[in-house]
Amino acid sequence: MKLSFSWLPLTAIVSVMICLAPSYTSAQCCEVRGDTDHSGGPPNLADVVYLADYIFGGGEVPQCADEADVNLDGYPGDISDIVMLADYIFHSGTSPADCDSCWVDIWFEPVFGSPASSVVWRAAPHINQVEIEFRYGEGVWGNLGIFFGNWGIIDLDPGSFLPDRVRACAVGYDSCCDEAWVW
Ligand SMILES: [Ca+2]
Ligand SMILES: [Ca+2]
Repeated sequence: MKLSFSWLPLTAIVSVMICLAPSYTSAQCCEVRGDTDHSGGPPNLADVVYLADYIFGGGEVPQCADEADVNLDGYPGDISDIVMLADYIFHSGTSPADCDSCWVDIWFEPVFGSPASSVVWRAAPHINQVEIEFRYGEGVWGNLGIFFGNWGIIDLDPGSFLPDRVRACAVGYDSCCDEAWVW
């Protein structure tokens, strides 16, 4: 994903870091993505009903976030997951990805009224460690470290050096990375 900004220079110093814990715990629980009621076997109508009851009827939270993140967008058990699951079951739509499929996204998020911004990253629920770097040209300007959880926000302050992009990679998954460009 590429983003452009007009309010350069941007930042280079990390001032505040907030890592937000995922709302689910899901390590290694996923057997079949879309089996939202965790009954085993391929997704069926009961999984659609279970997810709908959770979202609209105050039903039980799905046991396994990854299984409930049907569309693998990093947001387990929301309306878009029901839509995909229903489309798959009733209309032969796209099948949910394998449980070990990887997904990570990183982007800049400007703060209103300020030239500073935040870097936000998010990954599939089963990704519990993400490594983040500032990069410039072919090199790595700064390794910000490994962050735990499947999403987080890094606030940035104005600085003297300008990286051209930030990169997030899921630890343990080869080539599962995403970059956001400053310009
Ligand atoms: Ca099921
Ligand atoms: Ca989802």
